Amino acid sequence: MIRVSVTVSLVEEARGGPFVFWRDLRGACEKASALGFDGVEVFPPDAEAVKGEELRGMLGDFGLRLAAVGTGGGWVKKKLTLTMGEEQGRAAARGFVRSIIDFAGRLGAPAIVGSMQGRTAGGVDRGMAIRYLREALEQLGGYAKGYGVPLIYEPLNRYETDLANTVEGGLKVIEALSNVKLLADLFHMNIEEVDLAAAIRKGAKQIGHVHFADSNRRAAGLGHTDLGAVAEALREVRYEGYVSAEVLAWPDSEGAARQTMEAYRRWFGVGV
Ligand code: LER
Ligand code: MN
Repeated sequence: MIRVSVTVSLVEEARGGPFVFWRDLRGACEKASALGFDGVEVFPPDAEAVKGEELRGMLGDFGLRLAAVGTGGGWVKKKLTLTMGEEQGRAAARGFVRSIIDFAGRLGAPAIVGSMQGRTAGGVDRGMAIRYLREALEQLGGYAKGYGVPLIYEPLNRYETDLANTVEGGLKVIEALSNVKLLADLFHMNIEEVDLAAAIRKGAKQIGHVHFADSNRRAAGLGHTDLGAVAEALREVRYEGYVSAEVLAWPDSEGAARQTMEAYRRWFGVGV
Protein backbone atom coordinates (compact mmCIF):
# COMPACT_ATOMS: atom_id res chain seq x y z
CA MET A 1 0.00 0.00 0.00
CA ILE A 2 1.25 3.48 -0.84
CA ARG A 3 1.49 5.76 2.17
CA VAL A 4 1.51 9.53 1.99
CA SER A 5 3.63 11.95 3.93
CA VAL A 6 4.71 15.55 4.05
CA THR A 7 8.07 17.16 4.91
CA VAL A 8 8.90 19.29 7.94
CA SER A 9 12.22 21.20 8.15
CA LEU A 10 13.77 22.22 11.44
CA VAL A 11 16.90 23.61 9.74
CA GLU A 12 16.90 27.38 9.77
CA GLU A 13 19.69 27.59 7.13
CA ALA A 14 17.50 25.64 4.68
CA ARG A 15 14.76 28.29 4.78
CA GLY A 16 13.26 28.81 1.34
CA GLY A 17 14.12 25.20 0.45
CA PRO A 18 11.73 22.42 -0.63
CA PHE A 19 9.92 21.66 2.61
CA VAL A 20 6.22 22.02 3.27
CA PHE A 21 6.24 22.81 6.97
CA TRP A 22 8.85 24.73 8.92
CA ARG A 23 10.10 24.80 12.49
CA ASP A 24 6.87 24.02 14.41
CA LEU A 25 6.92 20.21 14.50
CA ARG A 26 3.80 19.83 16.62
CA GLY A 27 1.84 22.30 14.47
CA ALA A 28 3.00 20.45 11.34
CA CYS A 29 1.86 17.09 12.79
CA GLU A 30 -1.53 18.55 13.65
CA LYS A 31 -2.06 19.93 10.11
CA ALA A 32 -0.68 16.81 8.40
CA SER A 33 -3.05 14.65 10.40
CA ALA A 34 -6.08 16.88 9.75
CA LEU A 35 -5.39 16.77 6.00
CA GLY A 36 -5.18 12.95 5.98
CA PHE A 37 -1.44 12.28 5.65
CA ASP A 38 -0.16 8.99 7.09
CA GLY A 39 3.19 10.35 8.17
CA VAL A 40 5.70 13.16 8.36
CA GLU A 41 9.27 13.23 7.05
CA VAL A 42 11.55 15.28 9.28
CA PHE A 43 14.66 17.24 8.29
CA PRO A 44 16.49 18.05 11.56
CA PRO A 45 19.75 19.98 12.01
CA ASP A 46 21.11 16.99 13.98
CA ALA A 47 19.93 13.99 16.01
CA GLU A 48 19.70 16.02 19.22
CA ALA A 49 17.35 18.77 17.96
CA VAL A 50 14.23 16.82 18.93
CA LYS A 51 13.94 14.24 21.67
CA GLY A 52 12.85 10.90 20.23
CA GLU A 53 10.27 10.41 22.97
CA GLU A 54 8.83 13.88 22.35
CA LEU A 55 8.41 13.09 18.66
CA ARG A 56 6.93 9.67 19.50
CA GLY A 57 4.37 11.48 21.67
CA MET A 58 3.43 13.94 18.91
CA LEU A 59 3.08 11.16 16.35
CA GLY A 60 0.89 9.23 18.77
CA ASP A 61 -1.28 12.27 19.55
CA PHE A 62 -2.06 12.78 15.88
CA GLY A 63 -2.12 9.18 14.66
CA LEU A 64 0.90 9.64 12.39
CA ARG A 65 4.03 7.65 11.60
CA LEU A 66 7.54 8.87 11.00
CA ALA A 67 8.11 8.37 7.25
CA ALA A 68 11.84 9.12 7.14
CA VAL A 69 14.52 11.44 8.51
CA GLY A 70 16.97 13.43 6.36
CA THR A 71 20.70 13.59 7.10
CA GLY A 72 21.39 16.78 5.09
CA GLY A 73 21.90 18.74 8.33
CA GLY A 74 25.40 17.23 8.42
CA TRP A 75 26.19 19.04 5.17
CA VAL A 76 24.20 22.24 5.73
CA LYS A 77 25.33 22.79 9.33
CA LYS A 78 28.75 21.07 9.49
CA LYS A 79 29.92 20.85 5.86
CA LEU A 80 30.55 17.11 6.22
CA THR A 81 30.20 14.59 3.40
CA LEU A 82 30.78 10.84 3.10
CA THR A 83 33.24 11.44 0.25
CA MET A 84 35.37 14.37 1.43
CA GLY A 85 39.16 14.17 1.19
CA GLU A 86 40.06 13.96 4.86
CA GLU A 87 39.43 10.60 6.55
CA GLN A 88 38.56 12.41 9.79
CA GLY A 89 35.83 14.35 8.00
CA ARG A 90 34.45 11.20 6.36
CA ALA A 91 34.43 9.46 9.74
CA ALA A 92 32.56 12.41 11.27
CA ALA A 93 30.08 12.27 8.37
CA ARG A 94 29.48 8.54 8.96
CA GLY A 95 29.05 9.26 12.67
CA PHE A 96 26.49 11.94 11.86
CA VAL A 97 24.49 9.61 9.60
CA ARG A 98 24.68 6.86 12.27
CA SER A 99 23.24 9.28 14.84
CA ILE A 100 20.30 9.99 12.52
CA ILE A 101 19.85 6.24 11.91
CA ASP A 102 19.63 5.81 15.71
CA PHE A 103 17.09 8.61 16.02
CA ALA A 104 14.91 7.49 13.11
CA GLY A 105 15.40 3.76 13.66
CA ARG A 106 14.02 3.85 17.21
CA LEU A 107 10.84 5.25 15.67
CA GLY A 108 10.79 2.63 12.90
CA ALA A 109 11.85 5.01 10.12
CA PRO A 110 14.76 5.02 7.66
CA ALA A 111 17.42 7.75 7.30
CA ILE A 112 18.04 9.35 3.91
CA VAL A 113 21.50 10.08 2.45
CA GLY A 114 21.11 12.90 -0.10
CA SER A 115 23.46 15.88 0.07
CA MET A 116 25.72 13.99 2.53
CA GLN A 117 27.00 12.02 -0.48
CA GLY A 118 28.98 15.10 -1.58
CA ARG A 119 30.50 15.39 -5.05
CA THR A 120 33.84 15.20 -6.83
CA ALA A 121 35.95 17.85 -5.11
CA GLY A 122 39.16 18.64 -3.26
CA GLY A 123 41.56 16.11 -4.75
CA VAL A 124 39.10 13.18 -4.63
CA ASP A 125 38.29 12.05 -8.17
CA ARG A 126 34.89 10.63 -9.10
CA GLY A 127 35.96 6.98 -8.99
CA MET A 128 37.44 7.44 -5.53
CA ALA A 129 34.36 9.39 -4.33
CA ILE A 130 32.09 6.57 -5.50
CA ARG A 131 34.29 4.02 -3.70
CA TYR A 132 34.09 6.07 -0.49
CA LEU A 133 30.35 6.44 -0.93
CA ARG A 134 29.75 2.72 -1.52
CA GLU A 135 31.89 1.77 1.50
CA ALA A 136 29.97 4.21 3.70
CA LEU A 137 26.56 3.05 2.40
CA GLU A 138 27.48 -0.60 2.94
CA GLN A 139 28.56 0.10 6.51
CA LEU A 140 25.59 2.35 7.31
CA GLY A 141 23.09 0.04 5.60
CA GLY A 142 24.36 -2.75 7.86
CA TYR A 143 23.95 -0.48 10.86
CA ALA A 144 20.35 0.39 9.89
CA LYS A 145 19.54 -3.33 9.68
CA GLY A 146 19.75 -3.41 13.49
CA TYR A 147 16.56 -1.33 13.52
CA GLY A 148 14.82 -3.35 10.82
CA VAL A 149 14.81 -0.38 8.42
CA PRO A 150 16.72 0.21 5.18
CA LEU A 151 19.12 3.07 4.51
CA ILE A 152 17.80 5.28 1.70
CA TYR A 153 20.20 6.68 -0.92
CA GLU A 154 19.06 9.61 -3.07
CA PRO A 155 20.45 10.48 -6.52
CA LEU A 156 20.39 14.27 -7.00
CA ASN A 157 20.40 16.52 -10.05
CA ARG A 158 23.68 17.66 -11.67
CA TYR A 159 23.74 20.97 -9.80
CA GLU A 160 23.90 19.15 -6.44
CA THR A 161 26.16 16.14 -7.14
CA ASP A 162 28.02 14.38 -9.94
CA LEU A 163 27.99 10.94 -8.27
CA ALA A 164 24.51 9.74 -9.30
CA ASN A 165 21.96 11.90 -11.11
CA THR A 166 19.47 9.29 -12.28
CA VAL A 167 17.74 6.16 -11.05
CA GLU A 168 20.08 4.13 -13.25
CA GLY A 169 23.12 5.92 -11.75
CA GLY A 170 21.73 5.27 -8.28
CA LEU A 171 21.25 1.57 -9.07
CA LYS A 172 24.95 1.39 -9.97
CA VAL A 173 26.00 3.07 -6.71
CA ILE A 174 23.96 0.67 -4.56
CA GLU A 175 24.63 -2.46 -6.67
CA ALA A 176 25.31 -5.49 -4.42
CA LEU A 177 25.08 -3.42 -1.21
CA SER A 178 22.85 -4.86 1.47
CA ASN A 179 19.92 -3.02 2.99
CA VAL A 180 20.33 0.14 0.89
CA LYS A 181 17.32 1.34 -1.12
CA LEU A 182 16.91 4.18 -3.61
CA LEU A 183 14.98 7.39 -3.28
CA ALA A 184 13.23 8.56 -6.44
CA ASP A 185 12.86 12.36 -6.16
CA LEU A 186 10.61 13.51 -9.00
CA PHE A 187 12.16 17.01 -9.01
CA HIS A 188 15.68 15.72 -9.65
CA MET A 189 14.29 13.15 -12.08
CA ASN A 190 12.45 15.85 -14.04
CA ILE A 191 15.84 17.47 -14.70
CA GLU A 192 17.80 14.30 -15.42
CA GLU A 193 15.63 11.42 -16.69
CA VAL A 194 14.49 10.82 -20.26
CA ASP A 195 11.21 9.32 -19.05
CA LEU A 196 10.16 9.42 -15.38
CA ALA A 197 7.72 6.50 -15.55
CA ALA A 198 10.27 4.32 -17.38
CA ALA A 199 12.91 5.14 -14.75
CA ILE A 200 10.50 4.09 -11.98
CA ARG A 201 9.78 0.82 -13.78
CA LYS A 202 13.52 0.24 -14.14
CA GLY A 203 14.21 0.99 -10.44
CA ALA A 204 11.07 -0.91 -9.37
CA LYS A 205 12.07 -3.16 -6.48
CA GLN A 206 15.03 -1.01 -5.40
CA ILE A 207 12.97 2.14 -4.84
CA GLY A 208 12.23 2.50 -1.13
CA HIS A 209 11.06 6.11 -0.89
CA VAL A 210 9.67 8.76 -3.26
CA HIS A 211 9.93 12.54 -3.03
CA PHE A 212 6.84 13.71 -4.82
CA ALA A 213 7.12 17.14 -6.46
CA ASP A 214 6.12 18.83 -9.67
CA SER A 215 8.58 20.11 -12.33
CA ASN A 216 9.15 23.46 -10.55
CA ARG A 217 9.34 21.84 -7.11
CA ARG A 218 5.92 23.16 -6.21
CA ALA A 219 3.21 20.80 -4.98
CA ALA A 220 1.92 18.11 -7.34
CA GLY A 221 -0.34 19.63 -9.99
CA LEU A 222 1.32 23.08 -9.96
CA GLY A 223 3.92 22.31 -12.65
CA HIS A 224 4.11 20.43 -15.93
CA THR A 225 5.35 16.95 -14.95
CA ASP A 226 3.03 14.15 -16.13
CA LEU A 227 2.37 12.91 -12.60
CA GLY A 228 -0.49 10.71 -13.78
CA ALA A 229 2.06 8.59 -15.70
CA VAL A 230 4.32 8.50 -12.62
CA ALA A 231 1.46 7.38 -10.37
CA GLU A 232 0.52 4.69 -12.89
CA ALA A 233 4.13 3.40 -12.94
CA LEU A 234 4.22 3.31 -9.12
CA ARG A 235 0.97 1.34 -9.06
CA GLU A 236 2.18 -1.00 -11.78
CA VAL A 237 5.42 -1.90 -9.92
CA ARG A 238 3.34 -2.27 -6.73
CA TYR A 239 5.36 0.38 -4.91
CA GLU A 240 4.71 0.03 -1.19
CA GLY A 241 6.59 2.90 0.45
CA TYR A 242 5.88 6.55 1.10
CA VAL A 243 5.22 9.25 -1.44
CA SER A 244 6.50 12.22 0.51
CA ALA A 245 5.87 15.81 -0.55
CA GLU A 246 9.27 17.49 -0.65
CA VAL A 247 8.09 20.72 -2.21
CA LEU A 248 8.28 24.47 -1.74
CA ALA A 249 5.81 25.96 0.72
CA TRP A 250 3.98 27.70 -2.14
CA PRO A 251 1.71 29.62 -1.90
CA ASP A 252 2.28 28.77 1.77
CA SER A 253 2.73 25.65 3.90
CA GLU A 254 -0.94 24.81 4.25
CA GLY A 255 -1.66 25.57 0.58
CA ALA A 256 1.15 23.24 -0.53
CA ALA A 257 -0.03 20.49 1.83
CA ARG A 258 -3.66 20.78 0.67
CA GLN A 259 -2.67 20.81 -3.00
CA THR A 260 -0.50 17.70 -2.43
CA MET A 261 -3.34 15.87 -0.71
CA GLU A 262 -5.74 16.66 -3.55
CA ALA A 263 -3.23 15.22 -6.01
CA TYR A 264 -2.68 12.11 -3.87
CA ARG A 265 -6.43 11.59 -3.60
CA ARG A 266 -6.80 11.82 -7.37
CA TRP A 267 -3.88 9.56 -8.25
CA PHE A 268 -3.63 7.15 -5.36
CA GLY A 269 -7.17 7.19 -3.95
CA VAL A 270 -5.92 7.96 -0.44
CA GLY A 271 -6.64 10.52 2.27
CA VAL A 272 -9.71 11.86 4.02
C1 LER B 1 16.93 16.21 -0.49
O1 LER B 1 15.92 15.27 -0.36
C2 LER B 1 16.94 16.82 -1.81
O2 LER B 1 16.19 16.45 -2.67
C3 LER B 1 17.89 17.91 -2.05
O3 LER B 1 17.69 18.46 -3.32
C4 LER B 1 17.72 18.98 -1.03
O4 LER B 1 18.58 20.01 -1.35
MN1 MN C 1 14.69 14.90 -2.31
